[in-house]
Amino acid sequence: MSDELLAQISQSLVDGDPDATFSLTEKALREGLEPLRIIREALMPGMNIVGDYFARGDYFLPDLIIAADGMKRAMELLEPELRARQQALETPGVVVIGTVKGDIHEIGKSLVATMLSANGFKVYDMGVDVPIATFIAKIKETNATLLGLSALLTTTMTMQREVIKTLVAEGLRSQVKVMVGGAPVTRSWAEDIGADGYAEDAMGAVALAKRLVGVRA
Ligand code: B1M
Repeated sequence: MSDELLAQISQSLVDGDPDATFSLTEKALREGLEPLRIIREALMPGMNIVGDYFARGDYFLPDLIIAADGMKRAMELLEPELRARQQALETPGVVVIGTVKGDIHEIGKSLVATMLSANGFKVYDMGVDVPIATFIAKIKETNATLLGLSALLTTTMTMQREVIKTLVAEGLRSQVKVMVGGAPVTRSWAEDIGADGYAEDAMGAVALAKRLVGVRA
C-alpha cells in the first residue's frame, strides 16, 4: 500500500498536478510514512523523471515549473516533520543561491534551487536582487560549500564578478565553490571571472553541483 502511495506521489509530479502531490503527501504522512522516505522514494525520483523528460525535449518549461511547484508544496509539509523528528537529509552539500543585486529575474534561479533540493542538496534560496553582503553573511552562517549566482541581464552579470572578489577579500574563496548561470552567462565568462563552473540549465546545474562537491552524477 505504501509503495503504491509513493508511486502515486511520484506520478503526480510527472503528471504536473501539484494539488495531488500536496494531498498525497499529506495522506502519506497521515498513514505514518517517514518524511525522508517520501522524499527519497517519491519526490526525488519524480523530479528526476521530469528533468529527464525536459532534457530530451518531451517536456517544456511550464511542465518543469509546475512540477517544481508540486515539489515545493510537498516540502512545505515535510520540512516541519523532519525538524520535529530531528531528521536531516544526508546532503551532498549546502548551497546558498540567489539572483544578484540589481536583477529581479526569479524563475530560472528558483528552478535551479528546486532541482538542487530535489537532488538532496540543502538549499538556502536568498531570492532576487541579493546584496553581496547577504550572500556573504549566509555563507558564514551556514558554512555553505557551494554558492550559486544567477544573472539574467548583461548589466548585472558583472555582479557575479564582484561577489567572487568579495569572497576572496573575506577569506572565503577556498571554502565555497562558485557556480554561475543565467541567459547571458557563458562558460568563457565564468572562466574569466574565476567561477568554478557554469551551467546552461537546471539539470546542468545539478550535474555541476555534484561534480563540484565530488559526488558522481
Ligand atoms: Co526580463 N529580460 N527584464 N523580465 N526577461 C530578459 C532576461 C531579456 C533577455 C528579454 C529581452 O530583451 N529579450 C532582457 C535581458 C537583456 C540582456 O541584458 N541581455 C530582459 C530585460 C532587458 C529586462 C528589463 C531591464 C526590462 C525593462 O524593465 N526595461 C527588466 C529588468 C528588471 C531587473 O531585473 N532589474 C526585466 C524584467 C522582467 C520581468 C520582471 C518582467 C520578468 C521576470 C519575472 C520573474 O522572474 N519573476 C522578466 C522575464 C520573465 C524575462 C524573460 C522573458 C524570461 C526569463 C525567464 O524567466 N526565463 C527573459 C527573456 C528570455 O530569457 N528569453 C527576459 C525562464 C527561465 C527558466 O530561464 O531564467 O534563463 P532562465 O534560467 C535558466 C538558465 O538560464 C539557467 O537555468 C535556468 C533553468 O533552465 N540558469 C542557471 C539560471 N540561473 C542559473 C544559475 C545557475 C545555473 C543555471 O547556477 C547558479
